[in-house]
Parts: sequence; C-alpha cells; structure tokens
Amino acid sequence: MSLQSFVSPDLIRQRFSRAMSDMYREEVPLYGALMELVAQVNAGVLGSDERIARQLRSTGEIQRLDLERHGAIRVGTATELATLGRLFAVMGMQPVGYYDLTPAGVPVHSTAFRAVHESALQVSPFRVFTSLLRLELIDNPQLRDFAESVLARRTIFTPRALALIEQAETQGGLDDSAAEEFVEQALETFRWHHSATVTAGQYQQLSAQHRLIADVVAFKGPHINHLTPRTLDIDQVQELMPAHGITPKAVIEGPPRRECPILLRQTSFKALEEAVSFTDQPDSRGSHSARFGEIEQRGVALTPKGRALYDQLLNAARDALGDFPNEANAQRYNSLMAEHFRAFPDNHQAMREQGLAYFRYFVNDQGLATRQQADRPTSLEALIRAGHVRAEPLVYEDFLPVSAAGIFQSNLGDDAQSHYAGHSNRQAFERALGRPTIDELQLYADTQQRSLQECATALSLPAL
Ligand code: OOG
Ligand code: NI
Repeated sequence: MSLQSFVSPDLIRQRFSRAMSDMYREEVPLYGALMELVAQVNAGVLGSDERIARQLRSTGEIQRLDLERHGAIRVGTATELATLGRLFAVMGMQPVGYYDLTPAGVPVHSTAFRAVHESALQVSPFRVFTSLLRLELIDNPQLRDFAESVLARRTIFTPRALALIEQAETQGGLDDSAAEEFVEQALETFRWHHSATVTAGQYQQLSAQHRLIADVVAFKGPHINHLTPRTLDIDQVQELMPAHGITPKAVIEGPPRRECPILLRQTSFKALEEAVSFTDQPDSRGSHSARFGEIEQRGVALTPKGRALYDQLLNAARDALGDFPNEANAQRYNSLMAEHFRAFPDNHQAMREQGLAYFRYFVNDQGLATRQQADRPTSLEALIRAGHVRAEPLVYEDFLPVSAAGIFQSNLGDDAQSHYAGHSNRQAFERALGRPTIDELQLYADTQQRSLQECATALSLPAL
C-alpha cells in the first residue's frame, strides 16, 4: 500500500469526533439542547464582540469552534488503558498531562488524550479525559478481588477495532475504507449499555464502596459520560440553561469571569438517572446515574509562573471559603474568587510582559512591507511596539485537576466524597499506559517558539 492512500490521523479524529457527537446526541437528548444553546450564544458573541471575533479569526480558532468538544471516559485495567492509548494514537491523539484525583476523594488518576501540534489541533481539537480506576484503593479485599475478576473477564474493544489498530500500526496508517470502518468500530467501545454485567446485589456493593467504582466495573465498557462543547461566554450559557430545561451545578469551576479569559472555566448539569437491568433481574429496572452534560470556556494557556499564581489565588479563595463550593455558599465563593483574582493582571500585554501566559506571534502587513528597510526594528518587543508583529493568546488545551474534581463530585453526588490514604502515582499510571505522559507546558512553549521562528523567517531575521 502506498503512503499516499492513508487518511491523515487528524482527519480520522475529526470524523470520529463527529460520529461520537452524533451517537451521544441520540443517547442523551439534553446534549443536543445544550449544543444548540452554545451555538446560539457563540453566534451572539461573535456578532457583538469584535475583539473576540478578530482574535479567533487571527489564530484560526474560529474554524474549529463548532467542532470543538471534549469527552470523558473511565477504564478499569492497565490493559484497557494501554489499548485505548493505541486506539487514540490511530487518530493522532497522545496522552498529555497527569491528573491525580485522590485528594478530591475520587479513586482515579487520569490523562487527556489529544492532538499535540497546533496544525493538528486546528483540524480537530477533540480531547478525551481518560481516567483509570485505582482498585488498590478499595479497602475491602473481597470487593477488590470481585471487581478485578469482573474486569478481567470483559473486552471493551470489538475484534475488528483491535485488528484495525494493529493494521494501522504495522502499515503506518489506514486507507479511506479502513478508516471509515475504524471509526465505526472504535465508537462501539464508548456506547452506553442498559444492561449491567453484575447482579443487583453486586452493583449495590460496588456502589456502596464508591459510585464511580460501580460505574466502571458493572458495565460492558467505558461509556462516554459527557461531551463538552466550547462556548465563548459560559456565564451567559449558565444563565440560559434553566430556561432550556437544563439545571446547572451551583458554581462555575476554574477562574472567575475576566476581560481576558485564562485557562478553563467549566460548568455541568447533573447526571441523569437511567434505567438499567441486572443479570439476576433482566426484566426489572434498576437505575444508574453516570452521564451528564458540561460546557466550557477556554482562555489563554499559562506559563509555570502564571499557573503558580493561579493555583495560589484559587487555593487562597477556597481556604477563605473553608468548604467545598456548593449551592449554599456559591455567592460567597464567587465574590471571594473575584476578590482574590484581582492580583492576576487582566490584560494580555501585562500577562505577556510578566511572563504569565503563552502567546503566538504573527507578522502584520506592515512588518512584511518594511522587511527590506535597513532601519526597521529587529527585536521582538520593538517589532510589537512598531505594530509589525502582534501577539495572540495561545489557547489552553488541557484540564484542571481542581475543576475536574468539582465536575466528578457534582455528578457523583457530594455524598460520594471519600478519603484515600493513597497518593499521586504518576509512575504507576505510566506503567499501565505503557508510555510516559507528555508535559503540556513543553507543548505550549514549543508552539510559542515555532510562531516566533515563523515570524523571524517571514521578516528575514535570524531569530526572535
Ligand atoms: C471526568 C471529569 C473531569 C473535566 O472536564 O474536567 C472532566 C469524569 O467525570 O470522568 O471531564
Ligand atoms: Ni469534562
């Protein structure tokens, strides 16, 4: 097979993300309602806020906005995680970052599978937040053994999906018809199944240990539990949700509202109670809640210095609140957040000058027009001051552990909070995955650096 006939992994990912969205819309109609609401709000923002519209056109993000979403899944074993890693690799998705959720009382650790290069992200920024259950944190040895034996018996991939993964690996890609079949087959892993694989009693036991454990262990596979579109104004969507029959959680996770958004803000609606049947009662109906909806607004990626400041202000606001944010203290939490985050500069120039955020640099027409002149500016700052080069915020492509914990909690119910003696164990996660996770900060630094190099080349300068 010649190399030319392979479909690019980026296009396979784009197709897969569409197929996933279509499947989830059928499975969870509220997701469709949320998508419509987000599309409406985004159109409104683009029509009325010239600054945002210009910025998104400038970076090209405007083209990916309607496609942009992330999903989340939870798997039970090292083999499942490692094979998922191979499945996502066929679509050009790599494991980026390590998230430990045990401090929030959720017995998992996670990574985000996503594209890593700005040009690939442009084709499809689809990401999947993927969590691995930490069975070693179950303190009841019988239940742990039981969970292990149930998980050992299941296969979450179709035989054809496994064959196509292998084909892609050995041949170096998939042609059009193989890619199409791959998308169909891969989708099966993430489908919802109404029938549990355990008895009602076993489900109760697993659920009593932690609702998340029942969600992972008692079903055929890692059903997609939410799919999150990107909005340009999360406060507006949050406010409009109730009128569309959707009840959001009490507080928006992440930083407070700002002129220049940073990182990621997220809100979700509670998990649906869904009818399920158990192996010993195939006709009677139990119920399980796992699948929910979420929206997010993405801002600029922060440097290590910016991130340290973010973490410091977030922790200070939470310490001052003295409790997890909830319905009752939401207003106080919002005002504490606004107050603390005054210490975080809210304009791009200051964030850039203080080294708090990552940017992409673009040459303006004026820069191109004057590139032959002997007296033109040659340093980055001088080029920016002269209007020859402009800086645009580099969008944050990842997740936030404290926010993720809040999202887990809101859909598992606050009663699901447990205390785990276990600690963060990135090595164990990477051993299970079969490869290291990628440092997201390095990816942002690389993208910023490439954009500087492109500017230098366009302006015939040795470097910037
Ligand atoms: C994942 C929760 C985290 C996010 O956007 O931070 C998450 C899960 O519930 O499996 O999706
Ligand atoms: Ni999410």
